[in-house]
Amino acid sequence: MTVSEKAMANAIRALAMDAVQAANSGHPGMPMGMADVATVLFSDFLKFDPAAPNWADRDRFVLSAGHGSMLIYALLHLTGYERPTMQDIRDFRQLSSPCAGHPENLHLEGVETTTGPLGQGFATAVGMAVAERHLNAVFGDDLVDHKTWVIAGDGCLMEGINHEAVGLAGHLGLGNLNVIWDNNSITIDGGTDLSTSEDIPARYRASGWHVVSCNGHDFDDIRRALGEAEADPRPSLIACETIIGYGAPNKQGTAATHGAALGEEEVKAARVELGWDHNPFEIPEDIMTSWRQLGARGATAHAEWQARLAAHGDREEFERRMAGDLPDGSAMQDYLASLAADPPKVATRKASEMALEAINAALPDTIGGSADLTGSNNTKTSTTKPLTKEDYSGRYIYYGIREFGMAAAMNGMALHGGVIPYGGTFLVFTDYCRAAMRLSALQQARVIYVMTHDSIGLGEDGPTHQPVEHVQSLRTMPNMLVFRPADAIETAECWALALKHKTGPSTLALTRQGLPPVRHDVSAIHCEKGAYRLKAANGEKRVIIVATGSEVSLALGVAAQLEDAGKGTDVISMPCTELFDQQDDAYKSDLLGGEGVLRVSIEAGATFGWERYTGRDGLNLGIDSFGASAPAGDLFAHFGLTAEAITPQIIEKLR
Ligand SMILES: Cc1ncc(C[n+]2csc(CCOP(=O)(O)OP(=O)(O)O)c2C)c(N)n1
Ligand SMILES: [Mg+2]
Repeated sequence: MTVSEKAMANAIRALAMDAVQAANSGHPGMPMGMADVATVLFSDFLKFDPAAPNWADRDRFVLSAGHGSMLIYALLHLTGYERPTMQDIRDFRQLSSPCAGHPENLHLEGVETTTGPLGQGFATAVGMAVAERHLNAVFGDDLVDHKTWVIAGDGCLMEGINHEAVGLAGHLGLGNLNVIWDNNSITIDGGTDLSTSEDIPARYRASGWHVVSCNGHDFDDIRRALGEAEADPRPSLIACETIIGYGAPNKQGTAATHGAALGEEEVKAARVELGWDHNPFEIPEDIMTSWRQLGARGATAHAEWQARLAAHGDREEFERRMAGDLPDGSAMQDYLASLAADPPKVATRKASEMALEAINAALPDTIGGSADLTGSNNTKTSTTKPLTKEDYSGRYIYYGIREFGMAAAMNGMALHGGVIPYGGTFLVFTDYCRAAMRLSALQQARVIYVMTHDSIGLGEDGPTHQPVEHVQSLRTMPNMLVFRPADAIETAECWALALKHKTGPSTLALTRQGLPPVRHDVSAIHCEKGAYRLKAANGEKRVIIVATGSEVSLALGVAAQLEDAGKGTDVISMPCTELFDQQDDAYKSDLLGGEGVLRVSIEAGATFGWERYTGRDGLNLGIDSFGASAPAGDLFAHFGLTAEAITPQIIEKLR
């Protein structure tokens, strides 16, 4: 006897309502409403193999409506992934379970990206689709030919980032991207008519998308719509009209099903309504068998792909890239040696471009870009031609003025694997990227943020463009490395460290203004320890100055004046506080320890937090107000960040 699709979908519904009921928290409405669509997607369209969740050429499935997490947990369990087990599902939302409140990529294979912040899953999927097209162009159909499928809700389509993601995907003609819209006309506050009257299909069409709609509870109609989407060369939006909480007789179609357990009575009534005559967490054998058979189908496509890979001339390189390993080579060493031989006086944004010339020539994995500030961020190099709809083999993306969309897309590229994304904008606009930067960090995605114009040093553009609190606030983000290099040698080292940081993002904070070289010794990668002694005191040490980026040369100037006044001064360059924090006590004490020594920090930004290194009796010099519009030199004088202004304060404090 064959099991009906309705019965298979009802298994999802039952697991969702029972798990949420057991946890007494969660979102049953979305999985119950989308169970029919998801059943068709997984049975007839999605390419996956539960026995090999990380198979490189699998389709990527993104549950952008992450609150509906029980949908993906049910699907992974039913189709035969090793986890979640039924016990994991029983323990939905408990500490012991990988079935977290929202899907997290680090907990479960099959969860391609962490979702929950609405709109970001969708925008991340755009990056996955870009990575797929690029690798397809490089390695060919035999190794790379898959799709990215997204389930998104009204919220994901309403968020501002959706505009950026849709614009980018339409412009790049990502026909491998199919977004299934759970068009249930309900959000938390009630009907969508409370807050929107947008013609969504018209907006998508205007952006170069293909739009198709269907009845999300009619299996044949769903199949037709998904088929049309798959066949169309444009990115597709599949608008599925659904009923939220489908099957809960008294609550379906209302916001009451969105984010709370249905309640014992309503769960009981839903069992009757759905004809689901089984205990919680019990799936009848015939239904389970049907799901497992469906899950096993992908093994054939996977085996055929393995055979093609085994015979492929580029196998080794493809495997290296998908593993995210860097190739062997001495390009960076050679470049550092050339810098030491002739240290340039350049802005660190320029130094970043110079480092990238060496990196991009030696490392085919990088895909660079900028949110319309290419000439300012210095992110484009001679070996990287544009990645376009006509030529996906390019390695440079003109993201347009879409900072958030760029950051989310870079997450998708990094999570897809095979590429290492970096992208630029002004450091002050990390505020626009920030929600995606947070997800880079949470998801352990190797994304490199090239953030230039890193202080009042950018000058005349004024306080709207001058970061003040940004560097410190990014340092508070777990698993984000923030680098603020002081010259060309430090910039090159920080780039190398960012590339090596496989399990998380890095932010490079770079200057607009030219900086004198401060480092000459390239015998070791000094930035590796986060901080190092650039200059040792002559005679007795009275002062330790810790500085970063453009203020390191200033610190050296102050130190010279202090030495003239007989006050022995160390200068510590601290390009990365996070890496310094990881060093052992002996190293930290060697740099910052000493009785009766005055510790001073200098950084042209918020002083908040620097007392961690200087102590309560230290001196923290920076900027705790907004900047101003003026030439950079005048601003440094105005804000007291000159040797002439700082040295007397230190001498006074020493008394
Ligand atoms: C950026 C962001 N803002 C707000 C929320 C809180 N939130 C979660 S679901 C939701 C409503 C989403 O509506 P819809 O996408 O239509 O989901 P449905 O109720 O249909 O399941 C909101 C506001 C969130 N998760 N992310
Ligand atoms: Mg909705």
